[in-house]
Amino acid sequence: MNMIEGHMTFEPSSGIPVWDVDPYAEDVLLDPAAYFAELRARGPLVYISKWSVLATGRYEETREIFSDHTRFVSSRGVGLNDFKCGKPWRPPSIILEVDPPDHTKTRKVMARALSPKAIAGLKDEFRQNAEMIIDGLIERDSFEAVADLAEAFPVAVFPKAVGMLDSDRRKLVDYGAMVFNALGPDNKFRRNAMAMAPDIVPWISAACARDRLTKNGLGALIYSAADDGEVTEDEAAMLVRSFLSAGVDTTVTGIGNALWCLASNLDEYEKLKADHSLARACFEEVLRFTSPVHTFARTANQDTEVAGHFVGEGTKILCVLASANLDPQKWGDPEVFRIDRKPVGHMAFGAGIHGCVGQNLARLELETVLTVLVEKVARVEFAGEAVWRPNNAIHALDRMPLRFIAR
Ligand code: HEM
Ligand code: OVM
Repeated sequence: MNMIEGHMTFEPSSGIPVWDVDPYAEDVLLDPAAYFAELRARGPLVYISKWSVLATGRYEETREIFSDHTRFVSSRGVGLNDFKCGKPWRPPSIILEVDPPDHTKTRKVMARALSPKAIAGLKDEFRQNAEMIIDGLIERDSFEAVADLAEAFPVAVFPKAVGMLDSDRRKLVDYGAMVFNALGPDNKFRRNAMAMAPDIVPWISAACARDRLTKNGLGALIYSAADDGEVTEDEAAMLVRSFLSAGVDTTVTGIGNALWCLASNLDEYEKLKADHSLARACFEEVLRFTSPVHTFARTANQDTEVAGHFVGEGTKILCVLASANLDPQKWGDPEVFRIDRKPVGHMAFGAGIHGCVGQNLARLELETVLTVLVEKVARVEFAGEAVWRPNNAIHALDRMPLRFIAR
């Protein structure tokens, strides 16, 4: 078997177009629209020769692959590297990077901890924090929206919701960047992120222990499943680690991208001001339009076929969620940001059995921020250039100077 970056190399079956693009090149990660459009145009499946993987950028095939966990498994990793061919950088997630039946048990425990009922009690606390942060920003002439709002809000509310006794903003945000960069090849983004591992990984592990959590948070709900014998004590710690892996950078990105969408589309901001009940729909459109997680992969676990093409066992397929969310075959005027579009079926939370188990919490965070924003802020203006931050799996801003003009 030939190896490249921890997975098998293979020749694509005839009929699958070969493309020498690097999806993980800095210019592509910073401004991916042309890559998405060409990926969709070249065909339903494209062979990316640089990394010896297939990629799909069309809605139909992305949904098909995500909806079939039997043919397309997660247990071989949901990034570029096949766990069968190389050692994962950390013990794999026991929810994200497993298949049924293992997945079924852990998913049930996580889904209960993140159920609408479990998170309903967070509403007031989220609102108070959003009001305090946004009030402070209105007082300032301009501010750095990534640090001072997109990061500040989740880092204020999420560790507290989990019940963390030790919270360190920098470590939480940097751990998310590591987890998502780790899904890509051994490029400079992955290496720079991994350089932080010795500082961060032991801190994260320690923060997941039962005695580092309060008795009334989401973390305690996971440990109570251990008390009931549903999972072991070690598994409970791993599931708390999943909260910290998946729950911070994603919502930081969601808030930053939402502010960017609204500052770039002032008519849409006016629509939201006129009807605050559009806050949720607005977030769904932000998700469709900007896809905070741009790519997750699957591995074919058997010889199969996609769109009439042979796909051999062991083939990695990059599922470019962000491209599916912009596919003109699925969406009318996909490049237009419209807060009342209500983009049912978008892929930003995935689909199928691994579909985001934290989506209700994410929606509560974003709904709260967007509602408080339009209650208090008449106008959102750029106060400088917005700059994107390249990451192998996340499409997020690095910095964005903004000005809030009070209502
Ligand atoms: C899974 C995106 C927020 C926890 C996923 C998946 C996506 C996603 C695309 C599917 C992964 C796959 O199929 O391989 C997002 C986005 C978010 C967000 C865009 C915010 C805007 C959150 C939050 C939490 C969370 C706040 C935790 C509180 C998880 C977990 C999984 C997951 C544990 C794995 C579920 C499974 O494998 O069954 N997320 N997520 N996510 N998400 Fe989220
Ligand atoms: C995890 C996890 C879950 C969802 C996303 C994620 C890649 C990690 O369970 O560790 O980021």
